[in-house]
Amino acid sequence: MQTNELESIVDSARQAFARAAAPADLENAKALFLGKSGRITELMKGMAALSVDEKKSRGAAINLAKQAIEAALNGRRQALADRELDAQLKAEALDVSLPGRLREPGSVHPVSLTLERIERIFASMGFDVADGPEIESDWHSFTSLNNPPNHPARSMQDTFYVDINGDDGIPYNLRPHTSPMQVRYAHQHIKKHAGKPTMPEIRVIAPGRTYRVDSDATHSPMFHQCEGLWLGENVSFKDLKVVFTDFCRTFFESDDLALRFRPSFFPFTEPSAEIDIQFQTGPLAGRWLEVAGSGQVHPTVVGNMGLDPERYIGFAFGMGPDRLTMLRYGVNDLRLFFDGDIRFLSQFR
Ligand code: 2U9
Repeated sequence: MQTNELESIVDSARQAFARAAAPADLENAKALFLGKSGRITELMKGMAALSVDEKKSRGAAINLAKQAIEAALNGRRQALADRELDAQLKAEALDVSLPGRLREPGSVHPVSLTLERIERIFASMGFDVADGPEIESDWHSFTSLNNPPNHPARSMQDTFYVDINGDDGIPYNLRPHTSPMQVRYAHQHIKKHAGKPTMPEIRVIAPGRTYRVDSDATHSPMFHQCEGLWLGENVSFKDLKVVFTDFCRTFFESDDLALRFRPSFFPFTEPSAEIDIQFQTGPLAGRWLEVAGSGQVHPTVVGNMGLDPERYIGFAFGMGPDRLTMLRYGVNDLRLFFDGDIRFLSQFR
């Protein structure tokens, strides 16, 4: 057995390891030389027939070759591991010098700011805040409010109907105003105070989303309304004028804001009045701006609420928080509120 054969085995081991592209290939190549039936293992077995002296020198030579092969093997292992680490570092490279991604703080929608403001002002005057379903029966939306059967507000041109019919066969719609919440509130209030010698006054506002078949710069199919109701044994139109004047001056932060109550008609109030406001200063100074409708609750409606119209009297009003928001911030297209454009909405932080 010549030494140069050992050298050629070490060389072919080095080449085989260099060709190994992955750790598994390298282990297969290792087995060819150092495994149970590997070239080096075979040589070791072939020493059995040699003399003691030959075994010594032979064994030393083969051992040197084995160490050279193991060194080449470890070198390749390390090279593959380094290559793997480099690839990983490149793939997962993170440029820590980059600026952080700012998470812009959000902001409350301008109409929500208005609704919160309205609720705060009326709560300071002792009004409760009602809530209720947005899908309403025809009775709650129209009949209970003294709307005659063929009233145009009931038409499909004005009101969204949904194709569910209560078991009473009454059609259902997306509420066109928040009045139904007041009727429901009254029923609950009466039940809650049943049996008391005198029922506490009903003093409530009903803010929320409302729906009408309409869409242009000042009308949106989904818009907001806030109605109010004050019913008791002795609540008069004067009380309405005081409450609503106080509300408007506080809402618009203008103590010299003028109001006027213009005779009008609604099926659910009699007498009825539209309410206009007039700024004394600013870009809108001198113009009368309609902001609400109001009136003394119609006796039929008082009855539909479960109260005796001979005993209970009071007023109601209805206003559009979207419109108040447009006035307060000088916005002239209602649709901007519902387009979801952050550039517009983020101005109201
Ligand atoms: C009950 C009895 C009476 C609520 C009222 C108006 C007048 C009114 C409109 C103004 C702006 C709606 O958003 S708007 O277009 N509303 O003009 N609303 S009186 O009267 C009621 C409500 C509930 C039980």
